[in-house]
Amino acid sequence: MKSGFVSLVGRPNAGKSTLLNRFVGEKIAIVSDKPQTTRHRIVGVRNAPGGQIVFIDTPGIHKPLHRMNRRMVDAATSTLREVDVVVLVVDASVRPGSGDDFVLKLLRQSKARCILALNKVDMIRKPQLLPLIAHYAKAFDFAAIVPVSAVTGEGQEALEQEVLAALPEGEPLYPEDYLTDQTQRRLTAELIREKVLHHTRDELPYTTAVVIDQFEEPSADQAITRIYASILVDHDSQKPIVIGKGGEMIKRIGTEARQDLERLLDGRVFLDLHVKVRQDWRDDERLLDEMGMRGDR
Ligand SMILES: Nc1nc2c(ncn2[C@@H]2O[C@H](COP(=O)(O)OP(=O)(O)O)[C@@H](O)[C@H]2O)c(=O)[nH]1
Ligand SMILES: [Mg+2]
Repeated sequence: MKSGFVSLVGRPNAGKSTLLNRFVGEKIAIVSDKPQTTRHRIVGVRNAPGGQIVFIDTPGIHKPLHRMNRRMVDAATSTLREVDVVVLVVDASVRPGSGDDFVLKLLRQSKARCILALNKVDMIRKPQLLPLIAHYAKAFDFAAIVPVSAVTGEGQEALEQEVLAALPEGEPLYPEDYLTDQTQRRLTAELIREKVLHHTRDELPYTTAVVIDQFEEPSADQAITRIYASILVDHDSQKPIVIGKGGEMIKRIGTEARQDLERLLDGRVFLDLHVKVRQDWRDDERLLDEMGMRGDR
C-alpha cells in the first residue's frame, strides 16, 4: 500500500478545487470562475484501492498585492516543501504564459516529484494537446504528464495511478472515514461565500468574506442547526449589491446556501445572513486568522 501528501498547485482558475472534490467524492472546496476562490489550504483524502492519497488544495499562485494575497500565495508555496508529490494543474484551454513560468520556477525549488495534469481537455480538440505536452515536457522534468478533465472525469484514473506510483509505501495516514480537515463552521462559511460569488458575478470582484457569528448545533429540544453569519464587503456601495432590490439577492443567496447546508449537515438548518461593511478586511491580520488564513510559514 502507498500513502502520502500530494499538493495541487497551479494558477488561479486551473481547476484544482474541482479536481480535489472529484477525488474526494464530496464538495469540500468551493469552486467558481473567479480567480481567487480558494483562500486557504484544504486537505482532502482519497482512499484508493492502491493506497491513501492525502490531497492538499491550495490557493492559486500569483503575484501578491494585498496581505491576504500574500498569505494565499505563501499557503500554496509552503506546501511544496512538505509533500511527497506535487500535481501541477494547468488549464489546457489557455495558452501558457508568464504566470506558468513563475509556477515552474517554484517547482524547481521543490524536492517532491512533480506530475502535470493538463486539465479541461473537454474544452479543447485533441490536436491542440500534443504541442502543449511538448512545451511542458521541455520546460520541466515531470514524472508524468496526464490530460484530464475535472468536470467529466476523463483521465482521473490515469492520474490516480501516476500519483500512487510516485508515492512512497506506507500505511494510511488518516482513518478511512476522515475526508477533510475543514470544520463544519469553515465549510458553512465557504458555501455561503460560493453563493455570493455566484450571484454577484462581476459586480463584486474578490471583495467578500463570510464569518460565522454563531453556530448552534441541534439539541434535545431543537432539531435544527441555527447559523448566524455575516457577509463582509469593502465599501458601502457594495452593500446594496449583496442585498439586492427589496432584499431579493440576499434571500436567494440564503436559500441556496441553506439547501446546500442541509445536505452537508444532514438535517434542518436555520440561516440568518447579515451584510456588513468592513473596510480593508483583507489587510486585517486578526480577521484573516479568524477565517483560518494563516500564513503557514
Ligand atoms: N470545462 C471545464 N471546466 C472546468 C474544469 N475544471 C474546472 N473547471 C471550471 O473552471 C473554473 C475554476 O475551477 P476551480 O476548481 O475553482 O479552479 P481553481 O482556482 O484552480 O481551484 C470553474 O468554473 C470550474 O467549473 C474542466 O475540467 N473542464
Ligand atoms: Mg480553488
